[in-house]
Amino acid sequence: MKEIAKTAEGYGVTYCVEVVNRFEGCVLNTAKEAVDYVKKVDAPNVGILLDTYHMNIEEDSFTEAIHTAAPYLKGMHFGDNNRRCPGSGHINFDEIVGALADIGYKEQIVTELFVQAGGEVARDCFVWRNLEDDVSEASLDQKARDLLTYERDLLNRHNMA
Ligand SMILES: [Mn+2]
Repeated sequence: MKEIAKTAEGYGVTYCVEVVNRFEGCVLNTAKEAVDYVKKVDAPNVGILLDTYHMNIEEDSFTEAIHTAAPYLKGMHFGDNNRRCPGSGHINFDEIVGALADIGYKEQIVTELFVQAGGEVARDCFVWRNLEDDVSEASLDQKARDLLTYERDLLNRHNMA
């Protein structure tokens, strides 16, 4: 990783290690493990990416995990417990965005959804059935518009827009 970090630095690239749940990876499952890891790598361009879907499985608390990772947190993936749009499941995104506001988070938030069966990505993410009733392009576009409204409201509520 130190070699990767050096090469990445030469290209101005920040490299993030993503913390994933125990069923999809065995190296970094919690924010705490990721902090210990990036401290050992000790490179300014290596950080942590937390994903709400994985956090929901592994972390005792979203807020605590975000505060733990804070000094190294350089990326966020948003997805609900069902890997659908935030707001479609039971994850409390108000709590998550509140915690990100607390730590002064200014990096990217990427909403990462896996809703359609078929293909390599779906197989790798164990999506065995369509998770939306309608997976037509028009319907998914509408979902994307609704998601934008939902997430803008969230960010506005926490003065992060
Ligand atoms: Mn992810």
